Amino acid sequence: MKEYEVYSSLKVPKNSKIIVRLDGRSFHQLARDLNLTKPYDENFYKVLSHVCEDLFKEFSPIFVYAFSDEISILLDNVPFNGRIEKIDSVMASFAASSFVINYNVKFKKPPAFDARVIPISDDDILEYFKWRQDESWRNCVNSHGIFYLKSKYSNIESNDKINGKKLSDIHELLFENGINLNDVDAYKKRGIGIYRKNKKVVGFNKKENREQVSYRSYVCTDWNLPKFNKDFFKRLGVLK
Ligand SMILES: Nc1nc2c(ncn2[C@@H]2O[C@H](COP(=O)(O)OP(=O)(O)O)[C@@H](O)[C@H]2O)c(=O)[nH]1
Ligand SMILES: [Mg+2]
Repeated sequence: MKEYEVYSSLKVPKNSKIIVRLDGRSFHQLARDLNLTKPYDENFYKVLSHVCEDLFKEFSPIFVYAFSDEISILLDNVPFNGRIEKIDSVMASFAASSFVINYNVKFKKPPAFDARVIPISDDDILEYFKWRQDESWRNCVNSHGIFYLKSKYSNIESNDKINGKKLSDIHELLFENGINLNDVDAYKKRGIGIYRKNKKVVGFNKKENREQVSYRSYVCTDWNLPKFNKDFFKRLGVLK
């Protein structure tokens, strides 16, 4: 019967880094069920960061990037011998379980994530994360915009007003009404990142009777990401 498992041999190309992107299923509804704060729910983001940290501990990626209900995981050491079915199903279910454990509330419906595997060359990694970070910014502008409009107009009118508007117009509309998006928390604009960082440790070498500096790496959850650029990925060791 094994021969019926026709997708089980589908594999990531050898020697390729991959990005696995997870996205919450129907989180629009989940946000309603949990009565999440609009436009941004701090507790939801805390939980999302714990999910990313759990993924980091389990799969040792180079970088995890998240905003809204999506998580991108950049992996050098591809798990499960590169088998796509395994990677997608285990990572998505691991994230959903972590989400439930870390939320610690009663859900109306079991939360789920979908998953996709994206083989990526080193040259395209920066472009990929810039693309997702632009989406985070779009999401920030739009969600603040719709939140503001709904405080003044009906839902239908608000949706009509925001549809087709350029980001810069929404930014301007908010600014004219006392909301300056430049002042909102960095993570709402640029998302959160999890990666290894080096910490300087100063010890004392008794034998040689002198101070000794060494570096130890630790996993950092960055709520204050810069706009992605070459330097950021150089520091991660992804780019030369
Ligand atoms: N209220 C609230 N909702 C959020 C927050 N973060 C994500 N969401 C919801 O999650 C959805 C994610 O978008 P998308 O994946 O396109 O929608 P889905 O198909 O319903 O999962 C958003 O449309 C919001 O409804 C938050 O901080 N606050
Ligand atoms: Mg979703």
